[in-house]
Amino acid sequence: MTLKEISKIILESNKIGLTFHTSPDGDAIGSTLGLLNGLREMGKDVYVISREVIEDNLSFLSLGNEIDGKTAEPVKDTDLVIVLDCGNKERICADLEGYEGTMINIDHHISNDNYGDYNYVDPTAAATAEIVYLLLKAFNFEFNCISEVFQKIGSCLYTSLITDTGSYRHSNVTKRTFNIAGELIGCGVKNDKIHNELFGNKPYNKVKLIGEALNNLELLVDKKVSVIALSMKVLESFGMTNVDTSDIINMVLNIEGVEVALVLKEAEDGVKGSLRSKNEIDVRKIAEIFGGGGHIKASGFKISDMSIDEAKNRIINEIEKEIKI
Ligand SMILES: [Mn+2]
Repeated sequence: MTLKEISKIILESNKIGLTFHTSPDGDAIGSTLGLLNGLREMGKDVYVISREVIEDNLSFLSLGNEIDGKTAEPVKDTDLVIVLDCGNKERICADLEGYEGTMINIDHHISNDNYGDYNYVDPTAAATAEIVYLLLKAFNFEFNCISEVFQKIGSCLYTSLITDTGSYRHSNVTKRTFNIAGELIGCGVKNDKIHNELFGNKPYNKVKLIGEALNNLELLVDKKVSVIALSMKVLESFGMTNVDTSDIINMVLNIEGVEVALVLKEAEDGVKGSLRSKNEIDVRKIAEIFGGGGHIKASGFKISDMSIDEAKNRIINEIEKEIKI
């Protein structure tokens, strides 16, 4: 499947729903909103399907207000659903059981199941937004001058690049990543403003919660694994039951000698986990054991019907096996 062929299917569709993976991160949201803004500009009837609400630090993006958690399934007459940044069907943040129309899967996870009727999976893309950028180029968005539309779309795509590469620090960054970033800057995208929106707007309670989390930090498996478990009680006491912990996990991955970082959050319906790896250890494999997915160096999962302590023990067990191989 080429992007030209995908662009043709999009053009021929009348009502298009866009969706992404559960617990949508900067790339899921950025690539989706980039495409939403682009297709809207072209006059297409397009909307977002998501059972979850956009995170506060991403809500500055154009049309971010439309990710309000109120449209969990395709609306009537939808003839195309495009799933972005999601490796498998089970992780889609939408209820698609009753949906019978066409599905396109656009992603960069190496483990992608090719669950769509049409699939475009490019594991060399640092972020799904790189693919969306190329797709928009196929629709003749040139990104060659300063314009309001390019700035809107560009800010979404730039946000994806920043969040999926750890601000261009991870090994997934390629020449293409920087070329795209360069073009977007050339269109008037303000990298400093985006950086501040993403990382410089922490609520006071969030910083206090980081203090609490660091207080409870443990080093396990010969001090190679850093672990933080946040109970619902603690999260509630800071008013942060839906907190994004990507900054916390990166902080504790940076400890000398640590190879893997694990953050667990207790929620109403189970335990949410995030994993990060500094070097060789494949944390996607570990997440997959618990029904999750992601990348070699960053993955996530959700376990239901298990206490946070039991979840912690089981996951540590699996990490230990992986480290000892
Ligand atoms: Mn991604």
